[in-house]
Parts: sequence; C-alpha cells; structure tokens
Amino acid sequence: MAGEPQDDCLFCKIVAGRIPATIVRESDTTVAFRDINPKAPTHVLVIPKAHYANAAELAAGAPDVAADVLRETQAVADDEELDSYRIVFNTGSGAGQTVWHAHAHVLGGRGLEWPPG
Ligand code: IU
Repeated sequence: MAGEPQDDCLFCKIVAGRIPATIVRESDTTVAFRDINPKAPTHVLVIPKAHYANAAELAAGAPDVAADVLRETQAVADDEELDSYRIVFNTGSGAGQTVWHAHAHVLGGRGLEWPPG
C-alpha cells in the first residue's frame, strides 16, 4: 500500500538501515544519500522515507512530504555549494526509472547539457 514500507524495495531498505548508503542528510520525512553510480561530481538522491512508487504518487499521496523532498534538494545544493544544479525525477522505465521508490536526483558540479539524453 502507498506510504507503507515494501519488503522488496531497495530504498525502503536504505531507510531502514538494512543496506548501506552514504547518507548526507536526514529529516523526519526524508533521507538524502550519494548515488552509488554517480553521473556528476555531486549526485545525491533525496527520497521520502515513506514508500511511493514515483514523484506523482508522492505528490498525490503525501504533498507535504513532496515539498519536504524539494526543500531537501535545495539543502543538498547548499551543502555542496552548487551554484547550478539539476533535479531529475525519472518516471517510468522509458525515462530510465529503475527503482520504484520516488527519488529526486540532485546533479551538479559540472556543466549539464540541455536537452538531457
Ligand atoms: P533511477 O532514476 O530509478 O534510474 O535511479 C535509481 C538510482 O539509484 C540510480 O542512479 C542508481 O545508481 C541508484 N542506486 C543507489 O544509489 N544505491 C542503490 O543501492 C541502488 C541504486 I539498487
């Protein structure tokens, strides 16, 4: 059920401390950790602690937490002293989503082309 931990979800396991991650920030509702396969000098994932499959489900089911996630992306950028950065919510396999727990990629520390690939 949306919002409830899923046994087979890797990011729920990170939230629970059952698999390792390099956590850089944590709030009551969110966790931010370094991506294990970074695509930029700064590549941090900000996730809600509650399980929602993607950003749209998070926004519909827990809009306050969706706002918390966005606030935390800015906090990561501040921590990393990024003047410019990109927030990405891949949604659907065609867009590259591989983990079905909502997450914002915060990418920065290098030039970022537009449009992305
Ligand atoms: P995507 O938007 O669903 O493709 O992003 C998932 C990201 O999660 C991807 O960049 C992975 O490198 C990253 N990741 C991670 O940081 N730690 C993990 O244990 C797993 C995936 I699994």
